[in-house]
Amino acid sequence: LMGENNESRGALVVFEGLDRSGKTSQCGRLLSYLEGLGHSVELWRFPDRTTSVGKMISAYLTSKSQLDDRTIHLLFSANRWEKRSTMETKLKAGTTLIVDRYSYSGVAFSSAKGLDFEWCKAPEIGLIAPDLVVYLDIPPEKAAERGGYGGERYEQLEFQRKVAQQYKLLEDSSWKILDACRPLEDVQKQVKEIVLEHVMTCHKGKPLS
Ligand code: T5A
Ligand code: NA
Repeated sequence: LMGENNESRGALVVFEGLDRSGKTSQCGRLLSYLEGLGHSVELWRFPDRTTSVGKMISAYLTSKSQLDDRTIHLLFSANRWEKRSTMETKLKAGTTLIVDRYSYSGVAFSSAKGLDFEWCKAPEIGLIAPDLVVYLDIPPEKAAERGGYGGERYEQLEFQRKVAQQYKLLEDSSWKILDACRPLEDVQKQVKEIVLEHVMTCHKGKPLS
């Protein structure tokens, strides 16, 4: 896929976890940290609610529209596909991407509704594989206590329990699991260490996959 200049490509670092696990807080802090070290780095998130597909997703999540379970699954996936080429261009140009949710969310949330696991994975095949997935691990009960759920469609304890079970099935060698119940600063310290140790040095010669 890459061919040229693997030496200087950026890393793809994904954050995953239940709603309220602290992904957005940690992504923002990691961005500032890596910028401070002089890295070229951008923060992305999925769903990207700014595109036309993203607007359909947002309407669904806020219950302004109803969609069939498979239809919304494919929209979440399409929302990643519409960003794939830009993502590849950025990574090849040496920019590290910190991404708040990715394919793992797509599969965990849809399969938690009862959709077939393999069916859920299929449309994700061919998206760029992350160099590192930071999974912010928190019991659903604890997550629910944080600032209260905002009322979006999936922010319900019973459903989040199922999502947590599905996430467990998705763990692979790119995952680092962190205890997200610890104070924000402690988690942040661990994130920095993991990213420096496992990503900012080792990914560079590795082709994108
Ligand atoms: N979805 C998403 C799919 O179904 N399929 C897909 O393919 C994708 C991509 C939208 C929903 O869409 C689903 C998953 C979601 O249900 P979203 O817009 O990313 O996803 O919304 P959330 O991820 O739910 O964002 P949240 O804001 O709810 O959670 P975060 O980002 O995990 O948490 P964060 O950092 O905003 O923190 C939440 C609160 O906790 C505090 C923060 O200050 C904040 O108040 N906090 C801590 N408190 C104590 N200790 C800590 N260590 C803390 N860390 C954060
Ligand atoms: Na978030």
